[in-house]
Amino acid sequence: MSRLRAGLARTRQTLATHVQGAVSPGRTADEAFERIEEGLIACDVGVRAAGEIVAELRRRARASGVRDSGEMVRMLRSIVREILQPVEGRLALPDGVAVILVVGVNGVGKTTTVAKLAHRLQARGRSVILAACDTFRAAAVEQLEILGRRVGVETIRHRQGGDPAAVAYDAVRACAARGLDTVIVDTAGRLHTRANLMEELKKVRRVVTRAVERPPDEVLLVLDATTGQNALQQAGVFKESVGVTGIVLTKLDGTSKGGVIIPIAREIGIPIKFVGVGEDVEDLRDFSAAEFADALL
Ligand SMILES: Nc1nc2c(ncn2[C@@H]2O[C@H](COP(=O)(O)OP(=O)(O)OP(=O)(O)O)[C@@H](O)[C@H]2O)c(=O)[nH]1
Ligand SMILES: [Mg+2]
Repeated sequence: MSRLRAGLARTRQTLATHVQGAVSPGRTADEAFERIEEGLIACDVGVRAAGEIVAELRRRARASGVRDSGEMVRMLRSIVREILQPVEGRLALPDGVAVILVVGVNGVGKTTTVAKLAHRLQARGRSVILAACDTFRAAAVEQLEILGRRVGVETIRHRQGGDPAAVAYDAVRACAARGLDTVIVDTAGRLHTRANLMEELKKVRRVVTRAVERPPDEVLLVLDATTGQNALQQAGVFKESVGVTGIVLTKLDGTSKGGVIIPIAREIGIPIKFVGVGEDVEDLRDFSAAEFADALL
């Protein structure tokens, strides 16, 4: 909880400067709500969602006669919690061999998330192997291997430029052969074109499906909170092309754009499973709507 609070500090401060003192004797109610709306927009909640949240806040404030900023904050916190609650999600892994595909555009934190996830799942009794399917970017395989070694898991790799789907296949085979139960697949973020990337991911997905005789148990889309509203477009593309079962929102620490989680929750409709609040392996948190709303407001 305190890591989440610390991580969300900048977003919280951005909101707080607008919301605290919004209700004051020198200000009309309209001015107060305007300030709150500006605060929401300043932390990347987006114009539409901010407008709707403030309309709801107005309605509730009028109904119960809110007269101070503290009460306003509590009311806003409830509204945020209610928006986030429906997308609160947990990993759904079967007993036996499970496959988790980690996807997203370049630099969002996929490889780091793979290592954090491996660490976490091992701490919960699963045995993990990694698949280095980013055969595109130079040094991507080594990066994964180093992070994997740090958390004590093996990485299945081919040479750079090899077929990512073949790496995924080998990793699934190696998982079963070594008596392990979880394959986490790291994928590329950049190819020559976005279309190429989507084709490559679809192929990895197909090959995994053939190898375990069902689709990957989880396809986690990593979104970088610092990209703000761009994350929404990325989510649309990946959802359409590769089928996404969960979102990981990274880099919430050090950004004031953490409010982007709200349009992600409202418009994408995919469960948010984890949030990343730092570079350390411990900095991947289960997403909880209540905790998030409390840490934000
Ligand atoms: N502050 C912070 N940094 C993070 C977080 N997650 C990842 N990073 C950093 O973001 C940078 C990129 O992370 P990677 O895991 O390499 O990202 P990627 O998506 O695998 O990148 P490509 O393989 O190039 O597509 C690294 O410096 C990470 O340490 C986070 O939650 N918070
Ligand atoms: Mg990577």
